[in-house]
Amino acid sequence: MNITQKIIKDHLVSGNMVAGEEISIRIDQTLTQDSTGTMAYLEFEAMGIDRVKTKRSVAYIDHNTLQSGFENADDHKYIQTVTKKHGIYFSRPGNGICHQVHLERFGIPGQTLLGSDSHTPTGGGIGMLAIGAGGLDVAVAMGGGAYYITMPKVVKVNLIGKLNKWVAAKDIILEVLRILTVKGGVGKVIEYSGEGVKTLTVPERATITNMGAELGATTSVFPSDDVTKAFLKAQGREEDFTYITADDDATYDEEITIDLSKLVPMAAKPHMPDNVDTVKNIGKIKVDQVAIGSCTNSSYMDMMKVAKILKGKTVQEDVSLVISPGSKQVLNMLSQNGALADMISAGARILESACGPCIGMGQSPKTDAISLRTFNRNFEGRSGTKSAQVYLVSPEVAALSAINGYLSDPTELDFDNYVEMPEKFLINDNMVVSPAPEGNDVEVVRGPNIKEFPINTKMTDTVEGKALIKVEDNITTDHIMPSNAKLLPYRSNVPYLSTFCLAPCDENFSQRAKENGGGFIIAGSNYGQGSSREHAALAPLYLGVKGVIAKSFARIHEANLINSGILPMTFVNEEDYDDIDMMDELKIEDAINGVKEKDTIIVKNITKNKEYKVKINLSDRQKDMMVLGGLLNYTKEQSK
Ligand code: MIC
Ligand code: SF4
Repeated sequence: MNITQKIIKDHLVSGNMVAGEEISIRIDQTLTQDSTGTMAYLEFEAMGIDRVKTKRSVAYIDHNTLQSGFENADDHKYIQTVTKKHGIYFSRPGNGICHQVHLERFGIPGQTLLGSDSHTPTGGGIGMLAIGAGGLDVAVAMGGGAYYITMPKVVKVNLIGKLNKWVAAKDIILEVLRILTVKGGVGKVIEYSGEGVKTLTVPERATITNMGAELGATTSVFPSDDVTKAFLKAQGREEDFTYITADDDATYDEEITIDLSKLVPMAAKPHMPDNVDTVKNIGKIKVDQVAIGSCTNSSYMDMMKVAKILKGKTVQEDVSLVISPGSKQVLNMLSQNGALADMISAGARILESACGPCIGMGQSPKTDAISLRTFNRNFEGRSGTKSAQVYLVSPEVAALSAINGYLSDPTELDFDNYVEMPEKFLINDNMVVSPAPEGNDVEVVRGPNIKEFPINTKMTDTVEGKALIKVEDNITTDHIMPSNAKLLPYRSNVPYLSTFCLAPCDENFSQRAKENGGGFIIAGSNYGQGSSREHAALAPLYLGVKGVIAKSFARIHEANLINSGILPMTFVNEEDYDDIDMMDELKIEDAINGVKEKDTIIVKNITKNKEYKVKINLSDRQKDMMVLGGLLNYTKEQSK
């Protein structure tokens, strides 16, 4: 067996391990962050379960840390109190980015981790099967419920050779993205193997599994080996270690080989993570902003490489350099060994250990800016500036470019980039609050920003409405439910948030949806790629959207639609997409029977007097869920 199959087999609750079939697995650990967490805990509360049933559940505060009003702080207090009551550890604001801290302090090889954030696969860097999901799925897992996925295909990425000086883990994942594209990982787990694996430290592996999210993959995973053991030992957690490797005769569904020694520094050009080219080919473009950090590249090792380049230099006068070390552990170590001083004296603007600019929480660049970021997503407008051109690069490329003022290839540097992994990281978990042993007395504090979330009603026999919008391929959840400094504070206020639903595609969408009493969304392929935010389903639900007809869907968003009782349908004949115009009147007759009994149903276009065959790719469980109006109704019905 390969690693993926081994971990799934150990956790299998139902189904057969045959690629494409629905299986369910037991979840050992969960994580939430604050921008999806408020909703996840409201949903957990709605399930009426007293204590979490997982081995470890942790709530992080890392996204909504720009407190420009009372809203974020209110959400933090709610999460702090609700977690204390129900048995969940609480990582206070300032302790760091969820994925970085979880890797350092909580992740355990061979265990399963479900997180309400799409970059949860970071945990694959220490051999976890770590999957991103919507908040409701995480709430169910906290309550002890199994997590349902399609048994993935497993892609072996065979790493041979060794990276050259100044070529980074980021360049490996950019190469994988170049080969597989942003939809190449859908329905697959990317499993790393081969001699080259041994040459990569855990933080480097975690950079790769983190950004595997951009492939649309279910997750990515590395073996747990001596390198993993050394990392856990340095984190004072040797007892959490076990070896997990693929059997010699393990089989895979696909295989790719990457020769690490042939890689060079690369960048993902605007506005997609798979739009990859070499730094040399792109050329010495002038740079306005450089941002170093995010869950992809904010480890101690990354920061030390950056400090090495910045030491004794000055950030070029036209560049703003911002750095956010990934965790309190990282920041503390940098401050103790002097590396932070090197960054500061070079002119870097040091930000707190949080997501920050990665999700548009501050540091939006100037109009038409060229911004180099060590992050994982460069979708148009995500930085908060629509006209900005964001390039995704390694920390090494970022740091050198900040000094030079133009995109620079660090392989030309005449010193070494080697940074030794510390034998002991600085361990101080004082920013993690333990849950109350008996939660009964804890009062959950709910500020005025926390509004009720929408719950769907049962499906009706005729589902009808207008085609409210028609969008192209690769629409991200950042388009469907934008997130930035102005909107993130309203993650617990779906009515307000919904007024911005799909606004980057069409700012009148929300108004139109309301005026027409809801309807349908028509989309191209890979609809809903990117984040796990279930708000991209809850806001359309609030606006009365009943179904989405697309050429194909991204995994987490499709699951979130189903959980909300919004019917995802795919065109049997993709040309039908061209036939539908906005405001066409669409109708599904005998919908309940169709959804329950059939795999393809008919959507009538009343305006054009045409019919389209659409596929409904639902398991029997999901069909029941759909008819009942979503996962919460289904869970309640099951527990009757
Ligand atoms: C992101 O990187 O897009 C986010 C913000 O972390 C999201 C979660 C969210 O929208 O709150 C994700 O990746 O799931
Ligand atoms: Fe935070 Fe950015 Fe990572 Fe999302 S991708 S968890 S916003 S750092």
